Amino acid sequence: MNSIKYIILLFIINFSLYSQKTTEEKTTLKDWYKKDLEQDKVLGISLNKFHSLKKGKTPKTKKVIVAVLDTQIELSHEDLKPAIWINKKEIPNNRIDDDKNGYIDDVNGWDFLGTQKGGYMVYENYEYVRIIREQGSKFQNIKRKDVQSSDLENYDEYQRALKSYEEKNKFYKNWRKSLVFDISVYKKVKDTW
Ligand SMILES: [Ca+2]
Ligand SMILES: [Ca+2]
Repeated sequence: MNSIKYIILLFIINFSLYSQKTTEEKTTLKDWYKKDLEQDKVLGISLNKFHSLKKGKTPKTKKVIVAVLDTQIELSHEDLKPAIWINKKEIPNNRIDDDKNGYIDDVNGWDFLGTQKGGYMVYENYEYVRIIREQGSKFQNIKRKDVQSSDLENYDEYQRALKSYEEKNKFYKNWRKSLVFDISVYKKVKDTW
């Protein structure tokens, strides 16, 4: 009888430990990105550790402005909105470059690759294509010795862009061929599903 009690007790302990571990694992998976490698053995951004360290402390460092490049952020997000940088010299939405920095209504920075209305670009060119397009009419079929010294920097940039275009175009031509092949095969196989 005692051995049965012992087995039941072991089962309860094991079940309890298993449940606890499962709950811990679920929590770890849910907010793993907030954790710290040293403290939690999870490769997160140490946000929890940061909050525990700064609790009750006033930062002595001066204000830091972080620039975000090459990605989009939600300006109206409740956590980000109070921290978004504002260009105080620019009056928003009056279609005038009030601070005369070359950008109209750049209240929160500038979207260099977006549409004029602030939308996303679906198709974009690589920088070397833009350079060829901009400088092509001036430097196409021109030799370096015939270029004015003030234009040499742009000419060399144009030549580098041409080289990139020739190298990368080989890849993209092959890639396009495989894409055309995939599309042709897809048409044949889709009816077999
Ligand atoms: Ca401006
Ligand atoms: Ca303005």
